[in-house]
Amino acid sequence: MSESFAVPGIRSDDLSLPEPTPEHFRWSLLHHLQYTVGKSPEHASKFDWRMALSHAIRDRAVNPWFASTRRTWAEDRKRVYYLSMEFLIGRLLEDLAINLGLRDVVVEVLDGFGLSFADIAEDEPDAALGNGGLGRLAACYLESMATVGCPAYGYGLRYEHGLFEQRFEHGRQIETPENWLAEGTPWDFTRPESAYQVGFGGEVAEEDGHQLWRPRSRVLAAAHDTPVVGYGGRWANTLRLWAAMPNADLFDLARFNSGEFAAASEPEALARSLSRVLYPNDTTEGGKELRLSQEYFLTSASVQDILRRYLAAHDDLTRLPEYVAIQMNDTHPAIAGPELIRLLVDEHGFGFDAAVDVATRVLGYTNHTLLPEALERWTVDLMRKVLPRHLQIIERLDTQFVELQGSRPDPVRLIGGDQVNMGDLAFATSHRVNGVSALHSELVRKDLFPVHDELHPDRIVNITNGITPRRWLRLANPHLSRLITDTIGEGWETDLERLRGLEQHADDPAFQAAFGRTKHLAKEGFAGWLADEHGIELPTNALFDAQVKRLHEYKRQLLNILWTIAHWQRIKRDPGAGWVPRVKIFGGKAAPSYHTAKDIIRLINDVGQVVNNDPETRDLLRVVYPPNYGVSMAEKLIPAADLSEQISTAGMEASGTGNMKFALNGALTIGTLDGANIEIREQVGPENFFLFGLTADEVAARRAEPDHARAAIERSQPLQDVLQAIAEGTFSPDETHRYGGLLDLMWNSDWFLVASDFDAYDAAQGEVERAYRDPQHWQRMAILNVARMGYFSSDRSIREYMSEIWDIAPAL
Ligand code: GL9
Repeated sequence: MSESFAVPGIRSDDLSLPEPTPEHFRWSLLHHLQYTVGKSPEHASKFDWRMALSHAIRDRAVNPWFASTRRTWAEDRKRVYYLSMEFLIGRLLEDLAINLGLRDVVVEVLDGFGLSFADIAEDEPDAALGNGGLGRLAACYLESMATVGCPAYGYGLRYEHGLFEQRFEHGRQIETPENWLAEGTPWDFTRPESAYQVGFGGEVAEEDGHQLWRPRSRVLAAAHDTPVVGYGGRWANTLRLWAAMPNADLFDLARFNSGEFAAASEPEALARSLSRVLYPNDTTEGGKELRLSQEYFLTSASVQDILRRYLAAHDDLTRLPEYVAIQMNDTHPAIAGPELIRLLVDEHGFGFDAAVDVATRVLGYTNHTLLPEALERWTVDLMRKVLPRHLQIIERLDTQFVELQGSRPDPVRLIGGDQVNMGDLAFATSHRVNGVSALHSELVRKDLFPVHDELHPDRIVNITNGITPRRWLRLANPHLSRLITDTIGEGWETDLERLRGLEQHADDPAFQAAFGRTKHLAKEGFAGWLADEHGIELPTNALFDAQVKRLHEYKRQLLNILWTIAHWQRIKRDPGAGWVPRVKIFGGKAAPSYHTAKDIIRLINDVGQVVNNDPETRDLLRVVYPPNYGVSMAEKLIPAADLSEQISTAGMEASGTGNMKFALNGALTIGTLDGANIEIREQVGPENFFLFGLTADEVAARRAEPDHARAAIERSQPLQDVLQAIAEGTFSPDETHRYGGLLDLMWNSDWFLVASDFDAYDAAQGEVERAYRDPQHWQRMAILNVARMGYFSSDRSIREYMSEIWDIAPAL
């Protein structure tokens, strides 16, 4: 902590900015252009204007931010700390402009200069500090916590390189590093005074009966704060991202001066690697030691910061749970339990059991997946090497946990064999464990943690995921937003259940037509972007059928593309049968080492090559796969979609959140009984949802049938024709056997039951065709989807976390 230079006489309230009138905002923008960016209006580039604009908007975030922070201190409120290795926030400029109520003023002022807000906003790189749903959920939750007035900090890592950029070369995915910080970011405030040492390795010594950890090395975690402003600007929280900084003594000046430049800098580079890159794997963890070190780096810096803040106002750490709730976003920060116990025991004189009691009452754990490869396990050897003191603590927790199970013959272990099970550890050190949809939470109870659940029957709760309607409706879909406001008035942005007011207009032909126009405008917007950005022209009268998400076998993009081939073959057999024109839109990245997923990407692109160039079918079927799907592409695409593909093998998608974004924007879902699809279908009504496929129980039974794949293929002539075409090289004429691997999977294993669900999917797609031919019927269903999606606001999810896990009352 640095020496205080506080000046008590001057109050920040006296420095408040004047009303954001166009005149003042114009002045502020030009002021920042000239004095912050250092450019004159005559010479400014788009980048310069974006920076100036961002600063002018950021200025307006500061007062609500200070006011919220001050109130939390003054009222000595409980705070939640959301620990996450991922925050997929995307762009912030328009988001802040909307939440601060500045968007209209900004547009007016820029118009006066002949500048387009949309153009400038497009210049901002996405902060892609996440892989997919888990990271985007964290971003939606931050925004909702600020909107509902939950005092909160998001804690994460300030990766220099976010999720890799994806290109296609001859249809194949190529990854290149992402560089969002290259031009600097206008959003964060650097806090060099909030820095913590994080230790690694070394050994544990015993001194007067106390364990003393002597780390081998230390890396400094430096805080960068971004204000997170809620809708209406009534509350603001902080996203605090840690950057790894080498300690000064790591730089060997003598060696450098003797000419060994690289060697002299190497220890520094190693330290910096802790916040260098986001791991691009959505489930399995790579580069074990670095990954574990990154997780500990985030966790330790955050827990130290949390205790420092608590101790600034309190002295009794036994009362920590009354003032602090720490939420672990998946197992990635699961070392938080042992870390908190370590600090309480080793540095604050707690007994072990008392420390465990406090830690457990503070911590909560959200599970986001049942996939075994995603449940983190670290070898005992690695743990001993990186975190020897934590290993001791985990061993003791393990012993206690085994004792708790009494005489159970085969007790569940936190350390099983030579591995530390982070899921079990997270469970054992949390007072609440939640799944992310009703089905998922049930499976967490039954399949993942049955023994824990028996020991602690109140611990597992469900909190179904949600999405922020500010970004995913108001910002992304201005045309539909305006129609909604014109129809039911304002207020739905923070009370999404009000969308129910649209139900009474679902049969009104005038409203249906207006609703249809908003969809058409969104389609033109997306098509225009696709043409400008990727030179691809789309027929906007076609049904836009979209599947965008990470590439994974369980998400079954393969089922989608196989059906697309079947559809193409059918059109070719009978071109005049009155087919509904369709555009099949794919988007998403594969983990760089996930070869099957990469084969599926290539197949989709190869099918696109053939289908899009077939003069017989061109007007009826297209396949497009714009590269580098991310938050900003989603904002353009989702409002334009008619059909949302949510077709995972039942029991495998924990929740899904894209499914919610599409339905909220009036796309109908074709989907399985999986994750939150089940609850979406319940809410919007089964008659407004295209359901197909095996249930989770049926999936388990089918998998047990020997040769189920072959049997299913043999039952389906359309599927046989599709597989035959692939095998003949129809889509890879220069390399007939390119898809031998995928075909082998289809015939001989098919763990994800693509073949078993193919005919049911085909039938559901037939229903989609029939429904789309009747525009009024379709429009009605789409309107009812929008009207009934209020439940899926992340404000609802956050309020449930506040009451069921965090025990925090809203400040608003
Ligand atoms: C995920 C689940 O797979 C999704 O179904 C769920 O909606 C989100 C948020 O709860 O969490 N779990 C997980 O590991 N990922 C998810 O998307 N993976 C990525 O974020 C890439």
